[in-house]
Amino acid sequence: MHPPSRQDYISINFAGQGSGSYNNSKQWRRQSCWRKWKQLSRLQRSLILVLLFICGIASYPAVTEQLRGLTDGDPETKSNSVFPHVLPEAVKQDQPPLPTSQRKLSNKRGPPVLQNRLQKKENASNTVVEDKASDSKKEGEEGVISWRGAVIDTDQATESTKDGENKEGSPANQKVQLSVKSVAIWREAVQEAFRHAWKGYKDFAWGHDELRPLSKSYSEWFGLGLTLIDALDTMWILGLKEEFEEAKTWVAAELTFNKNVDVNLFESTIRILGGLLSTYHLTGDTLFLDKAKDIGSRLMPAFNTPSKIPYSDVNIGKGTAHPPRWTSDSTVAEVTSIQLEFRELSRLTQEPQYQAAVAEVMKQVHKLDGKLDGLVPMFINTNNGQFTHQGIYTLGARADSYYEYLLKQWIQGGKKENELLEDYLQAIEGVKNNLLQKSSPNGLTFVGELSHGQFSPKMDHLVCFLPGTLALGAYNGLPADHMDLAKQLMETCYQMYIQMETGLSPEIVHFNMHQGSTRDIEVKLADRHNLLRPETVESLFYLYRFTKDQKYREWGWRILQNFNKYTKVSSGGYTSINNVRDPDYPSPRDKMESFFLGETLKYLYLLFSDDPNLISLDQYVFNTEAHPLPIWPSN
Ligand code: DMJ
Repeated sequence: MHPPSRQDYISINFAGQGSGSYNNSKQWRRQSCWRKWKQLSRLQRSLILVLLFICGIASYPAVTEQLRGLTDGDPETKSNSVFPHVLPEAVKQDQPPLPTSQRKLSNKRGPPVLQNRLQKKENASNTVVEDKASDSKKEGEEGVISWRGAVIDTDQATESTKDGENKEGSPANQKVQLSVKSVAIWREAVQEAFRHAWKGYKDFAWGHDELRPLSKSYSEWFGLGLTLIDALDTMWILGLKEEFEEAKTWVAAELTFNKNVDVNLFESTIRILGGLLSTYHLTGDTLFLDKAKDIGSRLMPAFNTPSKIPYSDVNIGKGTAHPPRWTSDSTVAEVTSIQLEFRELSRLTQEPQYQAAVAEVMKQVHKLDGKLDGLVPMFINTNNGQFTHQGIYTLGARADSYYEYLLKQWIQGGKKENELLEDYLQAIEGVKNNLLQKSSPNGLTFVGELSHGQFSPKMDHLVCFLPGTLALGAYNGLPADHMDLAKQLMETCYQMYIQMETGLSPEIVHFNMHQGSTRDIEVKLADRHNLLRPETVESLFYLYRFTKDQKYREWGWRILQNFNKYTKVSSGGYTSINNVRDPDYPSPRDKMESFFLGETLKYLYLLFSDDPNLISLDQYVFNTEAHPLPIWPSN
């Protein structure tokens, strides 16, 4: 055997070249190998060991994959399981793309933008965006990084990869089964998400309206601790007692409404008054009722208008109110979505003026001309009480919660107020007759808009409250076809998420209706943002409560994972993003809306809860900011 000429090269000499005669016994082979090994230099041995180690690592996933296949038991059960496996092994980076059904893991690390700060990749054109979108479902089906930082395999889900294939009743959906354990983990994931959001708020925005998680600061809207108040009942429902107590201490010591500040009547009613009232009901603590009375009475000047249709803005310190600077109009949804809260305030205080003021608005709107089959325009004038900007009908921004509150007031009051029910039923017929269409090529049912007789296939994410509201109506005895429609729209709202590259819905989508379309959903450049809105998970909660179909939980779980992947900020908090179509750079907006804590996380938790009595829908009705208020006792 010749010594290697240079110590940094590996020289392997084979048997037969050196001393000792060859025989093939095990004993000889062992001795021979050992001799050869001893003859190698230390460097050579180290290099061989490193090589063997690398080979071992590289083959580990394939081996474990095979082992999993061998040990998972019944293949039928295995393919139907939706429990997300936590997979500790490393992910191979350079495999050729597999068919979607075979993909198990993503090699993405998340959240890519918020942690790695990659440079924004400009989309060359809308066409490029659309091309990328065609892979979005596949993207959404890959494993993602969980809230714990583990890779979670989401390929166990029920949805198929083609648009519109995952219809209710499809064999895949019928097979969905979730273990109690997996749903418990999902609930924990929501608690963890809340804690993470709360950490950001506490560290950088305590007592202020909204967290700006990237700049580690805050923004003020009303200067009233909006996020803290909006989140109070969520903490209670999620069982986060410690966090709740520290927030309560702030309410007791710091929250004052005696401030020279303009607030929006609708926003402060649904978030602050609604949040305080529901927290009072859940806790029985009169601190919250006292605060609710204070803000409620300070909002009342808004109703001092010639028409009794309230102004949009109130100065809660001065007791003055006014419309926006540029108009004397108010938004229809705003003046008709404050009723649940003021009615409840009257019931609790035995002071009738609150209920009287909001009932007057409903009475007037009930009688107004300018509706189309029960559909309302978006603006109403505070001087003459008439609709303005007539001829435009939408279930989205500026009209949405009008419809929601027709049904919910009827439920709140014990299903006795027939005018509310009539208006609601007529409006749903109006939706069916004027706004409902199917997309091409896969026939997703959607709610478009009407502008002076012209149909537009545009749908706001806000409209995704509708499946939940329709389901709630059907549960309360309204026509069964409302539930059918709810299920169809629920599917559409989910597709608005899962067809995007980030698995998060844009603010607005447009549906294709012409034959020959290759995809159902288009997104305009200006509409690609996601504000952490709740409407889809809100509806998932209702649909699951009433149908017990586990696929709705599975959908919610995917959405939560995508929020974690693309909107979670490592130092605390979650952020709105500008571009749901660019998973490499979703472009964070640096703002966590209060409704993410008030609504989105609350509905996700309730979706994953197995306790139907945790906010029973026979006892509570949620206001439009997800604050549960009691259904009034019949006496
Ligand atoms: C919330 O403030 C309410 O749900 C409102 O009705 C609509 N907009 C936001 C959430 O998207």
